[in-house]
Amino acid sequence: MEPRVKNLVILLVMAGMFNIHFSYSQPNKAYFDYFEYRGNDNSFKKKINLANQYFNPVVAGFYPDPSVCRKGEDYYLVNSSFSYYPGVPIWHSKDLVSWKQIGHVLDRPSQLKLNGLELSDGIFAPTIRYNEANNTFYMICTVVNGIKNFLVKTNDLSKGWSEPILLPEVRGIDPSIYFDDNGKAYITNGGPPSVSKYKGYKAIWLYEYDTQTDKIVGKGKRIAEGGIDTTKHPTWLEGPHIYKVKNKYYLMCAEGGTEEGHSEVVFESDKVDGAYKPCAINPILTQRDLVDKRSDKFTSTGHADLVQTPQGEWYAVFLATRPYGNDLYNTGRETCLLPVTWKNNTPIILDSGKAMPLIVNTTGLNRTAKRPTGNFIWRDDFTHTTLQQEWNMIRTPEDNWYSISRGKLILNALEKSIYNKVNPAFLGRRQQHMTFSAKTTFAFAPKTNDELAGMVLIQNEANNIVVGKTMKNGKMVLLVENRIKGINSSVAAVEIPTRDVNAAISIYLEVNKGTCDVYYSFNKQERELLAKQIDIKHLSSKEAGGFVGSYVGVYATANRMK
Ligand code: 6LW
Repeated sequence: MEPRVKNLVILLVMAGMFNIHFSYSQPNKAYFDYFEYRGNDNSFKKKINLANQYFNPVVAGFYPDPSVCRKGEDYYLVNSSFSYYPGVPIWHSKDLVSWKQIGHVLDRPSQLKLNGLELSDGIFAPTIRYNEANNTFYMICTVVNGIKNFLVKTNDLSKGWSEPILLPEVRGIDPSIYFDDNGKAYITNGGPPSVSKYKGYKAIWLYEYDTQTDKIVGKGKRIAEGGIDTTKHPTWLEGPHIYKVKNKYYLMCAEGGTEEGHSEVVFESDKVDGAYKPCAINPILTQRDLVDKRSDKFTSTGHADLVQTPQGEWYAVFLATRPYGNDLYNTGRETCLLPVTWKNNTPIILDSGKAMPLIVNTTGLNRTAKRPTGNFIWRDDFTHTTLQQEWNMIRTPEDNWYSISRGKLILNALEKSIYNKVNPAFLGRRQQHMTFSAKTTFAFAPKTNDELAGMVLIQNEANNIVVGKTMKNGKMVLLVENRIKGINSSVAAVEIPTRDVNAAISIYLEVNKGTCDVYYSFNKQERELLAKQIDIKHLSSKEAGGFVGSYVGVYATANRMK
């Protein structure tokens, strides 16, 4: 045997005999007993009659860019998921109000490559459609800074979806697919304009799509440009969908950008490829020109999709935000629902000047089960062998770094942190309420200042809060570290008494709009305050930028500053 190899063999045998662990081959592990999330928004404390009323949002928290379709009596809804994995949550409902998540469309690493992307890159604006002609569901969307536009399909939702079919001819974002009643299919999306007039000046494109070969046919065509009233320099014409009603084609788009200026507009044409003219009434949904002061305020309404009930009534899903301050919301863009009324051949989602209602009457909808809106408690005691679908990770998993065993979630402390564009050992769920609490109890034995495990509140790589057990100056501590625009600051730290260094440790987060209180307890004793009123406004899109809402979750790292 070569001397170097021989030495290594002797070393390994000795390590086994004396029970020595090599840190590089044996990651330290954190053991979580449970995780509990409690939503507690004041608006959802209002009394409603569940038989004929519902709350908006119908899907609370960061579930933006909703798209909906119907097959028979069943409705399906999808949302954007950016660089969270698995991608594109898919929901089922019988009544358009109560949505139950049935999984994710992109649930295999081969379908969704997100590593190296920013949290607000990745999956933008999916559209879901059911094509009766070939009994197939289609989901079409964009991986921004990844494979760009693509679609996946399935004729059996319980069996999952195909590998991505790439659409390199489709430039831009927000693709949608429309199946005409003559058997033809069309993709429409937001893409480059004919000339670059000003920032946000965009066009809507149309491509014919062959469902036999899964290929684009011929060249794309611009079917709308600028917006409804080009004299007013409209911006960000995007999120298009085509519908056919009474032999007229309707092209419905978002306009004004996804922030407070957001709106939904609609054009009509006798032919699918134009010429499209604005409908009689526009915009068909916006909150941008309302007075600032209104109760249960919704803003940024837009990016809508329409669906017809079996009885022939029309409904719209769309995104909206619920600010707690001046355009501040950590909950991201959420999915709302309103009935559509037709006036002058225009589908109106909300009359001009009306404030978006928190409580809506459901005349015509047959209310069914419970739904994930309002205030609720969500708890995971890790009794399932697989992860519950509310748990997401950041980007595509590269290794097996988590497991569930005997009622514990076990995270391997990886040499990766949430501060980088990697797949760290983080599992989180969406913040669905502006006021909520979350808690967990876990065991972790850090050996270095770099190892840490605990809880995280995160908007993106540069804006987040970590509450974790680690080492500092040779002592074991629980600390709170706030990262604002990429700069860390230490908020609080408490030394863990010697008698409790190996005991279970509990962390409690109490979030109220723009602030967060942190409590802890060692060895399941009384809880104590660690930090009060931490300013968390940097977890709002206005401060952090991007398109995602905040997540709360569990985390372990072997290199917390890497
Ligand atoms: C999406 C665009 C939008 O692609 O935001 O609200 C972008 N509308 O249509 C990201 O969600």
